[in-house]
Order: sequence, then C-alpha cells, then structure tokens
Amino acid sequence: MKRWRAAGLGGVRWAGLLASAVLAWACGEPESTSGGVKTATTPRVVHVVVGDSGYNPSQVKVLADEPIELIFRRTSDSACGKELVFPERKIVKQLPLNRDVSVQLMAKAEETIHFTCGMGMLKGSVVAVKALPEGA
Ligand SMILES: [Cu+2]
Repeated sequence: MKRWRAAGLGGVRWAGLLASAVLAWACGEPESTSGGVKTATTPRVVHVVVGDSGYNPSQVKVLADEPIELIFRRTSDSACGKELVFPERKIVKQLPLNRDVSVQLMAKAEETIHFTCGMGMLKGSVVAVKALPEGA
C-alpha cells in the first residue's frame, strides 16, 4: 500500500522523463518489423503472488502486443485479495487460497492495465514498455 503510493506520486516526474526518452528512441526506429522483437505465439508466463502486503510483483512489465499469461496465486488467507478485478478489461476472478488462477491478456502500446482486489485496496498494474529489462 505504502509502496504503491510512493511509486504513484514520485513516479509521475520520472514517467514523464522516461516517456520522452522512449519517444525519442522510438521515433528513430520503426517497431513493426523484426529487429529483436520477440514474436511470441505462446503467452509469456508471469507469476504474481497475492500475499498479506499485496501483489508481488505489483507492477508487471510487458511488451506491447505481447500475449501474457498472468498466474495469480493467493497465499494469504486474509479476506483481501480473494477477488481479482481488472477494471479496464472487465475481468473478475475468484482466487482460491494456494491455487493458480490464470489471466491472459495483451497490452497495447503505452497502455497500463490495472488490477485490484474486490474492494480496490490492493493495487497492481500491467504496463506496456518498449523494451523489457535484462533477464525479464
Ligand atoms: Cu481488498
């Protein structure tokens, strides 16, 4: 919760800087063709643990138009987190304790897809980035 808030406020300025850097980079190179872009046919799997302190990781970085399978696993028996909601995608899932629940989606360029618990207390997001960090 605290981490989320810090990232949200302090992150704005950074996001602006980052966005202009990314734009400058993107303009020099058409992104439609090959050139190191993964052409994934099967979704890349990202595991998200739903624990006492929220989603881990709380931010999932993906490439635009990359099929992603998020596998949520709730490991905390507190009421929070039992329900998983993707408001923009109109997805609602129940998360049974210690069971994998799969959500498949694809982010568009520059898109941020939010996910929350049923009460909107836990927050996470799927963010489309131009390039994934090494080892992701
Ligand atoms: Cu909640």
